[in-house]
Amino acid sequence: MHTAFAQIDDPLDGKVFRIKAISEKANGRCLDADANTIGKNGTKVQLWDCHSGGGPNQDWKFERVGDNTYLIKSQVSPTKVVALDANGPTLGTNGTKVQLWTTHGGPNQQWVVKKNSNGTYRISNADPKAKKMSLDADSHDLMNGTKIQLWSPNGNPVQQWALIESKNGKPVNKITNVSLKKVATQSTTAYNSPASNAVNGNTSGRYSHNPSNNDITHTNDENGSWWQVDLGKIYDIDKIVIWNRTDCCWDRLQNFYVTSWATSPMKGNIGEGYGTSGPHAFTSGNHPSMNINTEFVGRYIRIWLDNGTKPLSLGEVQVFGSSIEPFTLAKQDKNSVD
Ligand SMILES: [Ca+2]
Repeated sequence: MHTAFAQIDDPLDGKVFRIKAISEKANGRCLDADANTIGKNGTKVQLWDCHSGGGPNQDWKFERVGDNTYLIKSQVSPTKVVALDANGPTLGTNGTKVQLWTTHGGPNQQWVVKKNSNGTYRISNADPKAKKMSLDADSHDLMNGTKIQLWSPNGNPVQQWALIESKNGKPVNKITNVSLKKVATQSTTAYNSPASNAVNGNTSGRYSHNPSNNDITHTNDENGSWWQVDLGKIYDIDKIVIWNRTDCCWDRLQNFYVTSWATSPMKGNIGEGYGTSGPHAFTSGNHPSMNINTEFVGRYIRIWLDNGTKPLSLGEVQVFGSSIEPFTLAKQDKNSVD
């Protein structure tokens, strides 16, 4: 008798990913091949706002060449196969340029990809001359155009990357409401209207003195009131749907921001959050909900109000996202053959 085992699928091999930054200032930005120089060896690789709906200069195909080791091929050119490449002459030096180059498969185009405990990955150059330096976004900037380089591994968020397996710019993983029943907090709580009322699964925007009929959150009248949910782990966030209060006061929800942090709970003052879009505003009481599309990769979602001393009230906050750990290892085939 012998027992047959199916080969365990490599979780990355042959798949196309968007590679998203998780550092706060870079949230919503992707590893991007500079469209201005595409087609030339030495094309700059940078951070840029993740394209809504994807795009080949932000799509990267991983091809296994060894244990945890891959070529990372840009999908930018159908005629010329180009790969993520560490500049050979400066290997081993912090700040070594990472670029696109015609694929030759040499060690400076091989990347060791290892998972971090938070579901992100560290990507290091496999060339022995590179001294295990990591793919790193230059932390002096982190805006559009930030250069990607090699740097000594230091565990900094600028060296952590979320790999979002994608087809046509959409995550392969299922998108669900990932805020439901998660832990919510707010700057202050007034009128028996706790933060948890915005993640209880009920989108009603009605206030009631009776707590069991009260469907909204409510802070004190204060500057910079905020509400926050901890999703429990990092997700790729596709869309946030905000449900307003409806029994009165819809116009308090003006000039508000939605921010997302991946690495630590937000603290501090209004305006400190990154990954910000907005400001947003409800323009009528006739539309109780608003959709906000995002490219965030985040664990903590905060809504903060910059509207004088108005209190913040929310009926519900639905965060539609997908896991950043899409890789289902094939189960060992236990069928034995006699
Ligand atoms: Ca609710």
